[in-house]
Amino acid sequence: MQSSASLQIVADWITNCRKIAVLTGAGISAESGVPTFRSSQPRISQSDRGEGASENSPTPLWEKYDPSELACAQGFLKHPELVWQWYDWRRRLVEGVEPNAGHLALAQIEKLIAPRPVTIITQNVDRLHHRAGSQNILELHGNIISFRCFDHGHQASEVPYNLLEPPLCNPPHCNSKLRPNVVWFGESLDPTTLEASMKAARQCDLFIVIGTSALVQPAISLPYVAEGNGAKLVEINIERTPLSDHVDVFLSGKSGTVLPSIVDLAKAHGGAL
Ligand code: BJW
Repeated sequence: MQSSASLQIVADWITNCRKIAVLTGAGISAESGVPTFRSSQPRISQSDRGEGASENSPTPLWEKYDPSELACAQGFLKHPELVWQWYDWRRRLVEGVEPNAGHLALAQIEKLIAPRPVTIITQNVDRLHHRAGSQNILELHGNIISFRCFDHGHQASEVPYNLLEPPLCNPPHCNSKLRPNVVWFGESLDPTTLEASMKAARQCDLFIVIGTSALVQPAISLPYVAEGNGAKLVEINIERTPLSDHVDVFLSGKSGTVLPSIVDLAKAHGGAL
């Protein structure tokens, strides 16, 4: 755990900065019960497997795969049923959990420094920042709550749960398979979202990176863009990452503990909450 002096420094930066940008990864949702992307696939409980699962239900096949083999177009084309069932399970999981103290602390920081802006740039697809009340959110990798068709990107609505294979894009559309509205490996990010994220990184004077392994491009270029434009860099993680040697302050610990501590110090410093 880091010293209280480091927490105080970050609280002071938050209180005095002009604009904050925050990059979040799977770690911030871990304390809500959402497995991180690179943690091993969880053994799921019978109740989470959905109606019809019995003691003897087979282990879902996707549990045996490396997630990076499933989170790509090649994986979907090769195993559409498997990939669909993986995302169906994850959609049900994220809709059944709540934002944790880390998500809520970020929403509080936004209120604390208003009208100065806080931009949350998230790699997460779970919508927990929205549900925590943050207002200015950029979803770099999309979300798993909505769907589009694989061939033409037609948006779909009201996709049922517990389907064993991807439904088809409704007529009068194209009849191709639906897929989640996420960005898979090898796919381009939405250019508008990426440009808005770059702009937030260029313009902020404090950039906070939370709960990401700092491996995936282009997301992890953002703190370097911010640093190049003079921003201070802070990282919060339970372990060091390839970014850690570049940041001004590394705060070791769970985001659900570290962020509320920072908010408490910033409030004591005279914030508006
Ligand atoms: C806690 C905690 C707690 C735990 N508190 N902390 C340049 C060089 C090399 C490769 C590339 C490159 N440019 C592009 C690429 C290819 C690729 C890439 O980056 N590959 C690398 C892995 C090598 N990038 C892409 O393909 C991107 N597209 C692109 O660049 O298009 C242009 C292009 C195409 C082709 C060629 C070249 C250019 C797209 C990337 C899309 C990523 N999509 C995914 C899946 C989304 C859907 C889904 O969820 O299923 O996004 S992959 C996955 O990784 C997911 C995540 O958002 C993302 C990042 O993961 P994250 O958040 O870091 O999670 P973890 O699990 O890795 O880490 C958790 C962290 O939390 C750990 O550090 C823990 O310690 C910590 N933690 N509990 C605080 N309580």
